[in-house]
Amino acid sequence: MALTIAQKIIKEHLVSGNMTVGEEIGLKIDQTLTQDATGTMAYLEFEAMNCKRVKTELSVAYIDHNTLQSGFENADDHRYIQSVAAKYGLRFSRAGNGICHQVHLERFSKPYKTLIGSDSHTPTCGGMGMLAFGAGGLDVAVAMSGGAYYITMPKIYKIELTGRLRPFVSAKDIALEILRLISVKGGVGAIIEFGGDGIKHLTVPERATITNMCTEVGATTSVFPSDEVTLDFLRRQKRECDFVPLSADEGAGYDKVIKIRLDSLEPLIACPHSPDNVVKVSALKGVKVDQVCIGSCTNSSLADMNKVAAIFKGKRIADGVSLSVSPGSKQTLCALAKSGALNDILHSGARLLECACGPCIGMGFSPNSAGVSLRTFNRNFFGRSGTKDAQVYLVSPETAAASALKGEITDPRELSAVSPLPLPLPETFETDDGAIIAPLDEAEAEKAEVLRGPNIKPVPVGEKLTDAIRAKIALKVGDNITTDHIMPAGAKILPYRSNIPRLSEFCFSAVDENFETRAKEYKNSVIIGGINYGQGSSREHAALVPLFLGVKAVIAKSFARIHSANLINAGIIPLTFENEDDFNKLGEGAEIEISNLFSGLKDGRFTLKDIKTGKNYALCGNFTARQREILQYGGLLNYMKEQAENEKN
Ligand code: MIC
Ligand code: SF4
Repeated sequence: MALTIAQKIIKEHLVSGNMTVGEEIGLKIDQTLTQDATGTMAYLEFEAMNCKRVKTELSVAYIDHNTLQSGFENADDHRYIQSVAAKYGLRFSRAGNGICHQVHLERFSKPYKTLIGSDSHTPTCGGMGMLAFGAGGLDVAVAMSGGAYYITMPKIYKIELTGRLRPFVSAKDIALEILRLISVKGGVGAIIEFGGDGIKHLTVPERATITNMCTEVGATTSVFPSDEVTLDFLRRQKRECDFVPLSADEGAGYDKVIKIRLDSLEPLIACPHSPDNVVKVSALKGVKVDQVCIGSCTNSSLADMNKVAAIFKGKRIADGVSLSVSPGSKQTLCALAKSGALNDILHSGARLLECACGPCIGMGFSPNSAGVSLRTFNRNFFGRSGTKDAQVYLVSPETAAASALKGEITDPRELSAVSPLPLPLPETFETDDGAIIAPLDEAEAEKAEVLRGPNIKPVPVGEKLTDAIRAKIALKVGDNITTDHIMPAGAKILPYRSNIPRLSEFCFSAVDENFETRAKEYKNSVIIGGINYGQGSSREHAALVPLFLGVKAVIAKSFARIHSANLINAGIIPLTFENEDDFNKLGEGAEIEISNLFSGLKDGRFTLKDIKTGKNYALCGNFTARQREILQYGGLLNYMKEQAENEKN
C-alpha cells in the first residue's frame, strides 16, 4: 500500500493499535523535550514513576520560558531541572542557549524519528521530517520512562505548495494563509503533510516556521519530506550523518488536499485576538504601531534575523515604536555578532532580548495601554501579552521590520530600496554546544542528589471515580477558550508553575476573577464550554489546577486534542453535548448530577440532570479502553501505580 510520510513514520513506531483513522494507536517515542514552564511538573511526574534512567534515544530539558528570575522560584526550578537531567540521563540546555524548538531543530532533530515535547509547538521539528507532537508533561514523563505515546490515528491532509514566493513574502505568510483558509479548528484530528514543487525553495527553518504554526490550526502535527534541502541544512549544522531521505509514496492517499500557489501570496497579518483572523497587510496600511517584537520559536532563525538586519541596515526605527529582537538561539546570536548584522539591528534602535520566549508568553515587554503590537510570534490570544487591552497582530519578520521603520503597519514590498532578500545561509553554522550539559554517567548518577526548592509542591492527584457526580456549574464560557484563558501565564504567574495551590489563585482570572473562590466554595464543580475548548498550549496546569479546585468534569461542544488528553490524564472527564443547543439551557451556579458514570464510560452515553428543574440532558464521551481505566483510577499517575502493583503481584 502506498503510504504518506506520516504513515511511514507511524508504521515504523507503532506499538499498539492499527492505522485506521479514529482508532487509538500507541507510538514508540525516540526523543523528548521539555521546557521549564512545564518541565518541573513533568519531572516530578517522572520521578513518581521510579525509573532510574530515561529510556529514550535522547531527552533534552530546556530552560527558555521563565528566564526573568524575578524571585527565587524560577532559579529553584532551573536548579531542580538541571539536577534531574544530570541524574536521570538527559541533556540540559541552559537558560540563554535558546528556545527549545529552535535549538532542537538546529542540534537534535532527525528525519524519520518521533519526538514529543511538553510544549504545543513541538511540531516545529516537522520541518526536519520528524513526527513531532506537543503533549502534556505526564505523557512526556511516560515516554521518558519507556512507555508509548497514545493518539487517535489522525486523518492525513496534504498541503501542496506550488511555485515560488515573491520578494518580501515569506514562510510566515504561508502559515497565515493556511490559518486564513482553514481556521484555528481546520486541522483538528489531522496530520498535515507538505508537498508540491514549491517546497524545494523552502529552507528547513522556513519549513519549521510553517510546521510551528500549524499547531494553531489544531493539527495533531505537521511534517515536511526529508530531501536535498534537509540534507543541506544538516550539512551546514555539521550533522549530515543524521540525514535519512523520506517522502510519500507515489499514489499515497490523502483525506483532503489543499493547494496554495506561492507566487500568488501577499504579506498577511493576523488581527486581534486570534491567529486565524487574517487579512492582507495592505488592508491595514497606515495603522499606527506602538510596539514591534521580532523573535519567538516561529521566526527567530538566523535567516529571519539576517533579513531583519538587512532591512534595518543604516536606518532608524520610528520614534513612537518600541522594538525588541530576540534571536532564537545562541547559535543565531553568535552568528549575527560575528557577521556584524547584530550592529545593524542594534543601531536601528532595537532592544536586544535574551534568546528565550520572552514577550511571546508575556515575560516582560508588555505593550502600553491599548497599544498596537506587531509580533512575529504565533499566538495573539486575548491578554497573552500581559496588557489586557493591547491589540496584538501577527506578522512576518519583513512586515515587522518595515512597520517598525515607518511607525505604522507597512507592506514590506514598499521597501523597494532593500534587496535582495532572503540572504544566503552561512556555509556552516557555529555549532558550539557548550551551553548544553551532558548527564552524569550511571555510577555518578546513583549518588547524585535532586535539588528542590520551597516553591516546588507535589503534583495533585485525582481520586477514584464514583458512579455519580453531584456538583455545581462553576463557570460557563464560549467558543475557542484557550489554555491562556484557563491558566494564564506571564511574568506574574509563571513563577508558580511548580506550585499548583498558589497557581490556582489565577485560574480563569482573565475571564472571571471570582472563579477560584467560587470553585473552592462549591467543592465539586463542572465547567461548561463551547467549541474547541482548551485550544493553544500543552500546559497540563490547565487541567491540574482545575483538578486541585475540585472540577470533576468539563462539558463542552468540542475539545482541543492536547487539552482533552491532559484532562483525562488528570482524571477530569471531558464530555460533549449530544445536542449542542443544550449548551444554552445550562447556567452558572446550577446544581447538577451526572449519574451512571461506570456504564457511561463503556457505552459513551451520559445523562446530566439539572437538580432544580429536573430536566435531563444527554452527554457523550467516547473513550478507549485505556482512557476508561485512567478515568476510573482518577488519572494516569494512579493508573500507572495500579499497573505497577499488578505487575508485582
Ligand atoms: C505557549 O506558547 O503557549 C507555551 C507557553 O509555550 C505553552 C507551554 C506552556 O504553557 O508552558 C505551549 O505552547 O504549550
Ligand atoms: Fe516560547 Fe512562544 Fe514558542 Fe511558546 S510559542 S515555545 S512561549 S516562543
